[in-house]
Amino acid sequence: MKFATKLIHAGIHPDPETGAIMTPIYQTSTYVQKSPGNHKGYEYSRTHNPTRTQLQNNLAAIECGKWALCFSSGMGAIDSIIKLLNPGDEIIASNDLYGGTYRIFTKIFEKFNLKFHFTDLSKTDNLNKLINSNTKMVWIETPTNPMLNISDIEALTAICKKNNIISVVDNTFASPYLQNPLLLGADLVMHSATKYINGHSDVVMGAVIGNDDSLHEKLAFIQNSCGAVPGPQDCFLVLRGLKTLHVRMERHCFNGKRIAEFLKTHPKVDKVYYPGFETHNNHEIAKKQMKDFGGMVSFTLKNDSVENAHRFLSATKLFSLAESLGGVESLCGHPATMTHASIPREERIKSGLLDSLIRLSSGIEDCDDLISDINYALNNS
Ligand code: P1T
Repeated sequence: MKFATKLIHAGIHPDPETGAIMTPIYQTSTYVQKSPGNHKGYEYSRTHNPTRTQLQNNLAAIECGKWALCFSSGMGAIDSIIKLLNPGDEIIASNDLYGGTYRIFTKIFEKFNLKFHFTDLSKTDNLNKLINSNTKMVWIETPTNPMLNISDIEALTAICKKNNIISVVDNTFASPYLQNPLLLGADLVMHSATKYINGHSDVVMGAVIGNDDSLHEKLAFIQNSCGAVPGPQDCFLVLRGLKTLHVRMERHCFNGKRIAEFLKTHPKVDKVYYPGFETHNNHEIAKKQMKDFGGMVSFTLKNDSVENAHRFLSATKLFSLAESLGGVESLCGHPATMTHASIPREERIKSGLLDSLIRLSSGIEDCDDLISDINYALNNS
């Protein structure tokens, strides 16, 4: 099956009772057993739920994996993945990554004696420099949030395999439409399904997809023990959102490209970060591992200050100032004071996340309207 067909059909079957084509919302916490242990595979909804099962089957198919697990948020998924490790283990992670990921690593898991090293994984050699006998996991976010750096998934995961290290790719910014990290050698793919996968800004959810049965068993055990599961109503909404992922992504990519090109020509704009530019550091890798370049664009202002960025963000009318990304409506954000405020200033400056950096999530509106909005806000701030 090709991608567009999988989105609509893979792992999904009409309701056997009624023929309902849409997966029913199994709004139940428990399931009646004929005698203890005599049931149809469902005992309690923390462990399994039929609406969640169909969503997981669909996600596994579109990420080209064997299994998927859905979580109550992207952070819930990250939390469970890190719990695969033991005190004393070390993790090497991208130095430019979602602020919440940095926060859970440094503020929660360092307390449990896990050690995190942050480095620029867009330069593959940096990984070799940090590996030691305690390294048990490599955390690759590509494209990164918010600098849109690109890491070479195939090269990095090959190094992990050689050293018996679990490789994880946070594929939130790309979505399964643009890249499938499992096909490039990753052990686990994670998503904030809150973003492109759901696509309508009405659900918070996470997902992990893989091929390895033993990782599946361990993660399912952690999930059932710790309890970060999504409800059936949210699973239904994500199943519905997924059916249009391919058509949404086409428009996100089209709008993202035109917005990035426009920004490059504006006199108030300093740098534009967009992997589709030939001048982007890892454009060739992006071209090799991604189908297109996505809808996210970041840029800095020539007058680099928080106040200047805030003036722009208050002047847009179509781009709503909000956390999150990947929905049908365009959003703008200020990473330094919003999504990445938990990263110390000296750390974020090192990765180019300046005070005036603005992050745009291009929605699927008409692109001319979006560009007029940005132009107006730049000229009036
Ligand atoms: O918000 P949640 O579903 O828990 O997902 C966390 C997460 C994980 N990974 C990446 C790359 C992310 O971007 C996020 C969430 N990001 C935002 C809320 C944001 O505005 O960037």
